[in-house]
Amino acid sequence: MQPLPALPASLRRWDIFCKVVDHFGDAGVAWRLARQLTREHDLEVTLWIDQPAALAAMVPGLDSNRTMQRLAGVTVRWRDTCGAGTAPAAVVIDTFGGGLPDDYVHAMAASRSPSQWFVLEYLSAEAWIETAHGRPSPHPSLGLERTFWFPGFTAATGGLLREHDLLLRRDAFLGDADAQAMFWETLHLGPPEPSGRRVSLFCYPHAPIAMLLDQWARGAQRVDCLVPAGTAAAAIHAWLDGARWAPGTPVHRGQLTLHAIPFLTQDRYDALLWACDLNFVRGEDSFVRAQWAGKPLVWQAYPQRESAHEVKLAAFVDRYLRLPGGASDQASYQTTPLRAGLSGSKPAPQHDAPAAIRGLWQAWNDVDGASSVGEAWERWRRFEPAIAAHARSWTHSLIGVPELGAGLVMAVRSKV
Ligand code: TRH
Repeated sequence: MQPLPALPASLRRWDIFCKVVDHFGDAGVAWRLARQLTREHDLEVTLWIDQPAALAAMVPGLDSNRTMQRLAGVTVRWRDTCGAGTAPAAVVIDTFGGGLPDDYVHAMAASRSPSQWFVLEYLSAEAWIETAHGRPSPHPSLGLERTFWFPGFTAATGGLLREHDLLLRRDAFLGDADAQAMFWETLHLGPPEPSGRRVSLFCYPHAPIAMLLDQWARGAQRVDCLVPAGTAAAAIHAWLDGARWAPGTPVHRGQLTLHAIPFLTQDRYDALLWACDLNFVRGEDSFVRAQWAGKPLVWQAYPQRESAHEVKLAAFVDRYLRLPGGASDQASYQTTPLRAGLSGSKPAPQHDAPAAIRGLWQAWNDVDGASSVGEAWERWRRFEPAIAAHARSWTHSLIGVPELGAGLVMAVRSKV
């Protein structure tokens, strides 16, 4: 992708606001966007975040006790220090509707050259976001115009964050046995055995973890499962039943070896996703990064009230499997290669790769009527080669989706 021409100096100062709801994704996405806008579009970005501690493990060198610091070209500041004296930036991004400080909004309203205000929404594969994406919406009382920016998987959405060199770095890593061996060594593992399977596990505590680990332990194939620190700690601890478990001290049960690994920086977590044969991911950002890794994945959606997350799960699985009616954007996908890779042109029978993918994702998300995760795993395993080929094709199909950072820059330019 050709680099975009630089924005005029008057539009180069951007403020990104992040209010951490919980977990890591709000902070993770906001940081990734800030870093990318700085690196690839030569912008002066300040990330105003209320809980910098959420970033600490992901971002090398971040000191969550400092109210202001500069990392990777980004100025990171405590959101609470944004007061009446803060001059609004040319472009303001409110991530996930966390809102802007009142004084800041009033300063925007009083400014002779009002900022461009974007609200970055959560990622969804649902078709309706195509009609909502990019729509202006005036602030109810101040009359300031906000633009709602919906990440998504089609050309009619804000697309996905993807650093310009991400796939090149991934392929270089996957083509370099020494780099992979060194990476595994840092996690106290040797090179993978050809007959084995390496799986990363990043999930919420309510996933059916014990049942999956037991299935792997009694399975036909060796499994090395790598669990980043803090992942479903209580559930894992219960399964360990008192066994000592720490980085470098894995626990062996039958065919399964469970490895404790540190919570990695975002870049090293990418390498884990690239290096593993299968990735269990969750929420939003790890979900996207696992898709860029081009390996099979199992996604646990962030739990929402009234099972709204199940709607998001079904919308993505339909799109991922490209079942008829899964989206209004069929034309924008090369449907033939992917469907042929999974189930050919004949209608999907009940037991084939698409059904195996849907079955394991539904079992992992405890969807009503889903089979047990043990049964679903055994079915998935039988179609693993086709599923792995599809994962690669899916990643390839995503290259045609807008890149989110560049899309924002182009939108800013188009408004002047
Ligand atoms: O941590 P999450 O569950 O965050 C969630 C989701 O973003 C969800 O959409 C949102 O509504 C909720 O927060 C409030 O999952 P997610 O999105 O994958 O974010 C995890 C971040 O942590 C991501 O940026 C990847 C990063 N990460 C590392 O940097 N190193 C690691 O070792 C791991 C496991 C993750």
